[in-house]
Amino acid sequence: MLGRTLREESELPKESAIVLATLDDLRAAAPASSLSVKLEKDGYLLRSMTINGRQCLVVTGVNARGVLYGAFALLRRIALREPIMNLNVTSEPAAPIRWVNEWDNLNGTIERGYGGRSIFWNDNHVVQDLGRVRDYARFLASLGINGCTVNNVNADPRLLTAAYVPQLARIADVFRRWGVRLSISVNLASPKLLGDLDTFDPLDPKVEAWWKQKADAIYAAIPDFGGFLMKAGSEGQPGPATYNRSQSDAANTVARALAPHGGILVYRAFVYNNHLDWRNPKNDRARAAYDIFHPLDGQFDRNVVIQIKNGPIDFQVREPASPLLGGLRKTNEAIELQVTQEYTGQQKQLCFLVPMWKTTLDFDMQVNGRPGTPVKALVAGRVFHQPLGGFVGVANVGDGQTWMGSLLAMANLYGFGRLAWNPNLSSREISEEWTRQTFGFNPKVDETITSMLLRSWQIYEDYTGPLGLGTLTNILGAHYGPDPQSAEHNGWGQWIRATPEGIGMDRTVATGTGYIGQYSAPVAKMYESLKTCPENLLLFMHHVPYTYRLHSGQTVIQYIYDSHYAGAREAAGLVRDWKTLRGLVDENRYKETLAMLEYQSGAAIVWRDAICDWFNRQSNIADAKGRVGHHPDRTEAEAMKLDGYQIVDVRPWEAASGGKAIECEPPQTQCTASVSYSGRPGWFTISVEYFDQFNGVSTFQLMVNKQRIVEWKADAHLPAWRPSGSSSTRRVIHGVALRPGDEITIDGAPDGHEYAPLDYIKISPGSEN
Ligand code: GCW
Repeated sequence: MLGRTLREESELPKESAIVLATLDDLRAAAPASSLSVKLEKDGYLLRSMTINGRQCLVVTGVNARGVLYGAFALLRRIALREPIMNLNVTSEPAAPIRWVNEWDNLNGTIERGYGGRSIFWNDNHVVQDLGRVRDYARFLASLGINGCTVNNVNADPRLLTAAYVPQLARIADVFRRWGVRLSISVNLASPKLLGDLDTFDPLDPKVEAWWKQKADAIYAAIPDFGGFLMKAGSEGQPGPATYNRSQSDAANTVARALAPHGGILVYRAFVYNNHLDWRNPKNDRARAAYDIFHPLDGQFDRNVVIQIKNGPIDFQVREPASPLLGGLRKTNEAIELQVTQEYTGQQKQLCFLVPMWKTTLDFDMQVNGRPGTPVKALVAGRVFHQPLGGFVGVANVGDGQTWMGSLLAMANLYGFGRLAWNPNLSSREISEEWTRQTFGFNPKVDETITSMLLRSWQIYEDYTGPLGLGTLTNILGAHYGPDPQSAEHNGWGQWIRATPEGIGMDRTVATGTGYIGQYSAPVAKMYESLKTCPENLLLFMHHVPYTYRLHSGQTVIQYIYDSHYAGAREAAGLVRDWKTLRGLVDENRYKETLAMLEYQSGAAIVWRDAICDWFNRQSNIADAKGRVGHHPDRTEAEAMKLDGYQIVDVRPWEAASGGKAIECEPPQTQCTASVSYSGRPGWFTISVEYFDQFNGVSTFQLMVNKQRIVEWKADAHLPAWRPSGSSSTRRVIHGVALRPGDEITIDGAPDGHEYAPLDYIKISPGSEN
C-alpha cells in the first residue's frame, strides 16, 4: 500500500519502523519512550515517536486486541490516503459489546439470509474448511467487532450436546486470532427438549445445575467463550411463562452458569404476543417490549444484557426508537440493528441503512426529562453507568461471492461495524470510507456512489411505506413485495388500521393504545400532539383521515401517491447515476450492480402501483395528478389475444396491473399472447412485466411479426412461488421498430411450477425507458 517492502522483526529495531506492541510491552522494551496514556480496553493509539533515537510509528493498546484494531486503523488511513506523518490518534470503542449475530441453521440455511448459505454450518456440522470463517473474522476485526453468535436465535437445542463442543472449539480457534469471541444462541427448553430432564423451569435446581454443567463443558474447551444469546417466549420459542416465571428468572438462571467463567447472557427483548386480538383498538404490539421488561429493571444479574431492536415493531423501513432503550436504568442494554435487509429490499435493492441507524442512535430519549441522553449513550451504558452494553448487528453473511448477496449491501455491514465503534461518525463519512476502500480513489466514483448510498433509504421508504406506516410488505410470507392488507386483521400486530376514512395506529395516551406514554415526558409530549409529531412517523403514532393536511398543505392520501411516484422516479435515477461510472468501475462489478439497480427500478414501479392502487381503492379518493390507475401506454396481458394462456387472479390483487395475469398451465408447453400495434411508427422501448418465481425457469420470447426480437429465461432468485408482488419483474427491450398493424407477440414456455406468467407490456417512445 505504501510501495515499500517492510521486514518483520520481533525485537525493537535499530532503524525507523512501524512498532506494534501492547503498552506494557512497549514500556518494558523502551522505558525511555515514556508513554503515559490512559486507554480503555480494545482502544488503540497511533503515534509517531522516537524510540532508541529512531523515528517510529507506534501502534499500541492496553490489550492485544487494541493493537490489532490499531493496525487495521493504520491500514485504513493509508487506504483512505490520509497522512500518516506526525500521527497522534487515540481511539476507544464506544462500548464493550460490539457483536454480530448470524441466524444460521445447523443445516446450512440462514433465516433471513440473502447472501448464500452458511459459512459455519452444513448438514448439521461445522464446515470442514474454515477459510471463509477466518476471512470473516479478519473483516470483523478490521472494524473492531469483538463477538459473533454463529447460530439462529430460533435456536436448535442440539447445539448444547457434547458432540458440538469440539466443533465449536474449531470456530473459536479461528476467531481468537482476530479477537472475536464466539457465542451461541440457546433454547430455554433445552434441558427438556434434549431429554435430560422432564422440566425446563428456570427456578428448578436441577435445571440450574444442568445449565451450569453445559457452560462448564463449553468453557473447558473454549476458555474465552463469549456467552449465550437467548430468544425466549417469542414467536413460538419456549419461554418462562410455561412455569409462570418471569423473563428475569429465565435470564438469571442461564447467566449464573456463565458468570464464573466471565461469560455473558444476551437476552432478547423481542418478546410479544403474536396472537393479539386485532379487534381491540387498545391492543398494541409496539408496547410489548417495554411492558414486559421495564417492570423487571433491576432484577437482572450483572452479566445479563438486554438486546433491544432499534424500533418497537420489527426492523421496518422507519420506526421510532424503541421506548425500552430509555426504560432501563439498572440493567445492561444493547441495541440490535438488522444488517441483513429483511424488510428493506433483501439485498436485491439498494438501501443503505446507516442513515436510518443514525436517526435512532442520535435520537434524544431525554430520559431525565431534559435533553442530553441520546440512544447511543444509553446503549453504551454511559447514562446510567452500566458495566456492559453496546451494539449488535444481525449480519447473516453467506458463502456467496459478495458475502451479503450484492456488492453495495456490504456497505451496511461495514457501516454497522464503524458505528459500533464510534456512533458519532456521520453517514457521509462512513459511506465515503467504504466507497474509497472498495472502489479505489476516484473522486467521480466516490461522489456518485456516496450520493447513491445516502439517498437510498429515503428512496426505498418513499416507494414502500411512508409517513411511519412501515414497509407495507407481505408480513406473512417473505417480507419482500408489496401487500399492505397482510398487516391487518391478524394476530401479528403490525396493523396500519386502514379504513375507508383514514389510516394509522392511534398510539396516543389520550385516545389510543397509550404507547406514546412509554417515552419520557418531553418525548411523549412531542409525539402526542399532531402539531409536533414528526410527519415521517405520523401514521405510526396517529390515526388521521386521508384528507388530513400535512404541514405542507398536502393531504395524507396525496402524499402517499406523490411519495410513491417520487420514489420510483428516484430509483430510476440510481440506474442513471450508476451508468455514469461505466469504465471507472471494473466491468464485472459494474455489470452486476447495474443489473441489480435496473431490477430495483422495476420493482419500485411494482411497489408504487400496488400501494397507490390499494390506497386508491381503500380511500376512494383519486390522485389529484391523475396518474394512479391510469396507464394508457400499457397493454394488459389479459386483454391480449391469447393462445393457450389462461387469465388468472393475482393475490394480492394490487400486485398485478389490472389485478390479473396470464399463465400457461401444463399440459400446455408453449402459449402466446399477442396484440396488434396501432400507434404511430417509430423506435420504441418495450417493457414486459412478468413474474419470476423460484419454482421454475420459464422461457419468454418477444416477437414482432413472428420475428424474434429477444428470448430470455425467468431465472432470477426472487422469494415467491406464485405470481405476486415479490415475483413481479420486467424485461426492458430498447430500440424496437414498430409500424401500425405490426403484431407484437410474447411466447411463454412454462417450467416446473412457473407457468410463464405475464402481467402487461408497455410501449414507450424512444429507446430509453
Ligand atoms: O424479523 C423477524 C423475522 C424472524 C426472526 C425474528 C427475530 C429469527 O422475521 O425471521 O427470527 O424477527 O428477530 O427473532
